[in-house]
Amino acid sequence: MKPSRTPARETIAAIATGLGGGIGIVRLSGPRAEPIVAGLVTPWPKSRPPTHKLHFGRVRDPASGEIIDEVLACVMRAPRSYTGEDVAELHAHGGARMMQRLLELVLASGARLAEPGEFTRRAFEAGRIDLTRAEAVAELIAARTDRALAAARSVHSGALEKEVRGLRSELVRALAELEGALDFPDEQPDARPEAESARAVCALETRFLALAATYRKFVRDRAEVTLVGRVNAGKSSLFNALCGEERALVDVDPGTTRDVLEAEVELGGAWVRLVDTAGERLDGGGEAGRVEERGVDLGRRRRGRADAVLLVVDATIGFGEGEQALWQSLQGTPRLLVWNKRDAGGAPAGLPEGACVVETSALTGEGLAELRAALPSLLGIEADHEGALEVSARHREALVTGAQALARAAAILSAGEPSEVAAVELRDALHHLGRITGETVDAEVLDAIFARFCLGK
Ligand SMILES: Nc1nc2c(ncn2[C@@H]2O[C@H](COP(=O)(O)OP(=O)(O)O)[C@@H](O)[C@H]2O)c(=O)[nH]1
Ligand SMILES: [Mg+2]
Repeated sequence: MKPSRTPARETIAAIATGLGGGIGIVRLSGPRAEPIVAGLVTPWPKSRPPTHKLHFGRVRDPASGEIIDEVLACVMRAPRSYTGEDVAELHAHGGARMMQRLLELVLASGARLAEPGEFTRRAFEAGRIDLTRAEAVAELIAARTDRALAAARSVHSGALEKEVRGLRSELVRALAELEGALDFPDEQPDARPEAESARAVCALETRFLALAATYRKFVRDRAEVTLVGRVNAGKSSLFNALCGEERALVDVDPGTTRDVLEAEVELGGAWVRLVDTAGERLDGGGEAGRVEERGVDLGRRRRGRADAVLLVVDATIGFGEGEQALWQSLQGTPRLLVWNKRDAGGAPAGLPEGACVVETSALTGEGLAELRAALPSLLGIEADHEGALEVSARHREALVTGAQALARAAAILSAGEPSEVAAVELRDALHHLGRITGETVDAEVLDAIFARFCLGK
């Protein structure tokens, strides 16, 4: 039988590197990748150049004859390439205009501009990598902390794919046993009785849920952490200390901060948007003016959307009724007490039961390391998880939905109901595993996943 012909694929191209670096790369993938580069780079070897080797030459605009740059060109022939297709690269001087000129030449020679993530999508569609590893490519690039890198690396290495394939093969075995019992009810002396099948399915459900439970939102996502407290407690001073630069105005005058200030920083391995707000005039803190009132209002609204809150207490004043009310109002949000001005005030006292407190001095820097270190556990990403497999929100959703199907299957089997019905549920669970690795994923979901990639990857 003749193999069916697939239509020739377009050759895609994009700038693969961030703009403005010393060296920039224009990457091409597809059947015309090599001929396009051969037509632009001079001299080009008469015989086919070896694959995966750099070749020095100059890029000339075929229309004008103008030399654009000296480059190192490279061809990586299929199937030993990132996409599984012929890939070619031009390594040139990385200036923004230079890269644009090279890309324009490549496009004028017959390539099409790649969509975000299209190289990786082709690698996935060629079966070179599964969907978990394709997604991890974007996460390796997006990672802002070592913690996020470690999580991305572990998925990128195939650890999640392996885990899911393991679950899949056990599920297939359970299904085969059920269906074997269906097809040959009398000829299956060694088929498991239903109660035992139910136990096996329950065990699988537990494993689905255990894997789902490795999800930690703030390993991948930025957390918004807001400083609140009475005026003059030292919020802006702490904000500056944690940012490592003087961003907020600090003054003995109460009510200095009015606008909401933000800074993106790494704190204890968590990627945080730190927010400084206007302080509250708690019990006897004096009158706030009109503009300050508006600042306080703004701060309160901002507090409402915080992922975690640091309530800063002035150690020279202590934890009063005002702080108590503020602390109460924050119930339900991860919260931490920061006992500031420890250099000038006493030890923590009168705190609500069970409240976590860190003693600091924004003035001397005392306690700041402890404050940073307290962030991961406040955000639910304790550091001891590092390097372990951690699933994403998408994976978790698929695992939890799959586990629900398994729970229904187990209930059906234990109730002695027809095993055909249980088999339908097991197939449903299989489908959800396939959504993780990409065998049974909707096209729109794939579009959404790859749209999050940057251009050129
Ligand atoms: N002794 C001492 N003074 C501090 C400390 N933190 C802030 N201050 C002072 O307290 C005043 C108010 O600080 P600020 O950061 O503006 O407080 P905010 O109103 O909460 O933002 C300023 O005079 C700061 O220098 C601290 O840890 N120790
Ligand atoms: Mg302030």
